[in-house]
Amino acid sequence: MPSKTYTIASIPGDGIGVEITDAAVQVLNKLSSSLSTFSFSFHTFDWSSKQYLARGWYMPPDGLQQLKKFDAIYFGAVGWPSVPDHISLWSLILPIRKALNQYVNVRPTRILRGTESPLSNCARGDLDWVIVRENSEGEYSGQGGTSHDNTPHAIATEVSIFTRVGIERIMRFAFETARSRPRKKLTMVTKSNAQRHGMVLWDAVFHKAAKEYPDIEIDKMLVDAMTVRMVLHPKSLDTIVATNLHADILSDLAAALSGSIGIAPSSNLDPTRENPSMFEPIHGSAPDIAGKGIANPVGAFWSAAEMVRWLGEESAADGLMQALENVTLSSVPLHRLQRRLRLRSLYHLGLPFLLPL
Ligand code: GGG
Repeated sequence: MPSKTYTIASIPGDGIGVEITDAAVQVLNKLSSSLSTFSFSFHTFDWSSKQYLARGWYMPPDGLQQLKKFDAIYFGAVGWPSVPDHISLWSLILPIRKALNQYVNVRPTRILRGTESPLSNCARGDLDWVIVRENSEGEYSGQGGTSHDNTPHAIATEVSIFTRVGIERIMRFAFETARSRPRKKLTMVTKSNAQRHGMVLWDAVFHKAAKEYPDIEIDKMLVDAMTVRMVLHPKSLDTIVATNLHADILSDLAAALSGSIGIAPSSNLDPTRENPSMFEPIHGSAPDIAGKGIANPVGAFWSAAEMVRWLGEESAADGLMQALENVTLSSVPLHRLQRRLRLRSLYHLGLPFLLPL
């Protein structure tokens, strides 16, 4: 009998979020039944754009309180063409991150076995990064406003709020992440030449924090130059820390350089563990391919593995990643189709049955 049951809030959301979440839940159930040392109890929340259009809300008023009761949250994707994206994001994913103190977003990127980078200069071992994204403030603070709406003189402000407390805690997490990795290297990204307040505070807090981590090799990049370095010198990078917006953009680039945005996972973490953390592939809802059974499930499975790891089941998480890479390695025709690895093909190739017992 399993000694522990983990309660998981599952929010499939929109578009391909529904199918990849369904596949991830099947894989997680197969993992737990194979190992028999723990099990999962899933509760699905139908908080989606479809429901919003039908009833006028995504989450009920006590939605965040409901989520707090779970050990973890598994999220699919949000966004649908008939709802403005800023409404869907600000009704679901951003309030969850903020209310549950998920101030870290970890986005690892590497080239999985059997797959390849679109970069001709990049062998499998040359791209192995962890992007640590500040997940609670900065450009996604939601502050600002408009005036003179619908006139030629319309004005809009989008205020980025950076706090010393917010920057210090993300720096600490980034330095610890760098310390846990063999290369012990951290690159911090800003735009502090052009943005002279918040970004300069980032620089100052970074250099102060670095004094506590003399074993970590550090460097500093401007975000525009960073995109070039990621493409031309992928091997020169390891752990990367950046603001909410910059890391959101850089992690999409990182995923594409590792093969496809469809393979990249993310973990929205509350490092204090007072609240459940949330795990989701970085891709969106992809309405153009939703319901066709062709969505790439790798990012969803990798995110599931990260959730298992966060729950403390390290060897189960390693087993799931091993199984995933057994499939990508053996799926020779599939790795030519990395942008659209076929859900059914991958599933039928037997991911659940490759799980080591
Ligand atoms: N599965 C992630 C998802 O739905 N992403 C949509 C999106 O645009 N997210 C923005 C963000 O991660 O901040």
